Amino acid sequence: MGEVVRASAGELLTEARDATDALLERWARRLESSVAAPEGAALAYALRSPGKRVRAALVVAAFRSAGGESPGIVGVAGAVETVHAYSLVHDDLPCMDDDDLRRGRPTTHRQFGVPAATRAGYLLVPVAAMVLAEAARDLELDATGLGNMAAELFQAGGIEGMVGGQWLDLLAEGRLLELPELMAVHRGKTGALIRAACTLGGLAAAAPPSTIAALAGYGEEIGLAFQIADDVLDATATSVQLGKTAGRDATLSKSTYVRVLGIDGARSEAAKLVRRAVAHLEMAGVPTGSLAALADYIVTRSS
Ligand code: GRG
Repeated sequence: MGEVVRASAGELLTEARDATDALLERWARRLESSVAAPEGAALAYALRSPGKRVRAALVVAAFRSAGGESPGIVGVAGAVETVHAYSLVHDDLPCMDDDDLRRGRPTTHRQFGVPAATRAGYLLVPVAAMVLAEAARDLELDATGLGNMAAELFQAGGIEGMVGGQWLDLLAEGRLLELPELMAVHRGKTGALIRAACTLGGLAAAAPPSTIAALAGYGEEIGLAFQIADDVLDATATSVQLGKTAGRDATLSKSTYVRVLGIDGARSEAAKLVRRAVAHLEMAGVPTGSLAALADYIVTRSS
């Protein structure tokens, strides 16, 4: 049974990754030819970077669970992955996590230099807005529909979400956080965009508020579970497996779930969050199939 669940998550991830990669490749070509080097090349490099596309798969799964059927949903997935791509470019900069390896390749600033990578990161934010606007047209959403999706995505990407969480994380380096503060960092830094991936799927399907609320609840729990699994992998996997430098949290003296709860404690906390995530969907009568499979994948993945 477990294998069947993982196989269907694998199929969904492959489908979402292939469609999202194709869409981002079109944007990479467009930007490469319209933005001068080195920024244009750095933008294309960041968009072509081979991610797992978990957030894209969550957008697609949430859309379908909410009754959506159009292939236009890939544009919404692409917009979320573009915000994620920007965050990775900036996260790797010397003024943040200062890393050389991302997705098995040199980080954007290692390839193009810090000024070009910094500017390319900023430029990806309006690119995400354009990708989202095109998706709304493909999905035949009206201005309110686009506005709701944009508010959700950019609120999650801003000071109340990803930027705010990263900020807290940077301020906390070298200090051991208690669990509530650590949860606030994780929920912002990683959880907010994952939650938005889920709610955007529902908004794109013009789902009723009860479904959007259930998807938000599910996304909140798996967003935290995702970062806990990331903490465990950072402590247990190799750089080759991860495509990024393993053991970085310990090097930077970061507070992590592993540091606070140990590896087994962190794993069982993540499993608890997955059960709570699926319960949000069940209580609202939202089909759980692929979203439950993705939640399971998020805490059992090996990279
Ligand atoms: C100005 C303070 C300030 C912040 C700017 C840089 C930034 C915004 C935010 C960083 C957010 C960040 C990088 C969070 C980590 C999220 C995370 C766990 C990434 C790894 O996700 P995966 O495993 O990676 O899905 P792939 O490569 O598969 O996409």
